[in-house]
Amino acid sequence: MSANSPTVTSHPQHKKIVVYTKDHCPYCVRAKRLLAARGYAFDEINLEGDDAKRKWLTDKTGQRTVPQIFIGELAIGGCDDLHELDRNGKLTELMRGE
Ligand SMILES: N[C@@H](CCC(=O)N[C@@H](CS)C(=O)NCC(=O)O)C(=O)O
Repeated sequence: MSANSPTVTSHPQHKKIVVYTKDHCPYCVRAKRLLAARGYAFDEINLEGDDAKRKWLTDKTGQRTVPQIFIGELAIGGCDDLHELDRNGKLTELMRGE
């Protein structure tokens, strides 16, 4: 992977991150921006127009908003939750599986 690649991750061993999003979602943009700024690679699943998947996500997380972010199997919540974890230092621990 070249140093110029936008997909480069600073944490090759970190847990898999999945961000569920939809179109026109400023909170999704903010969440993805923070992950990228911290060097964490993530998969994005856009739920636009996929009502069945959206219902699955609501049932699984109990949350009706996007983004919803998973670190491994753990649903950590949305954009504000991600920023809070980053602020209090817990994000790094979760990414390492601690
Ligand atoms: N506090 C939430 C706010 C997320 C939020 O309000 N997301 C909007 C889209 S940007 C949303 O899902 N609205 C309900 C909807 O579109 O059905 C977070 O930090 O993730």
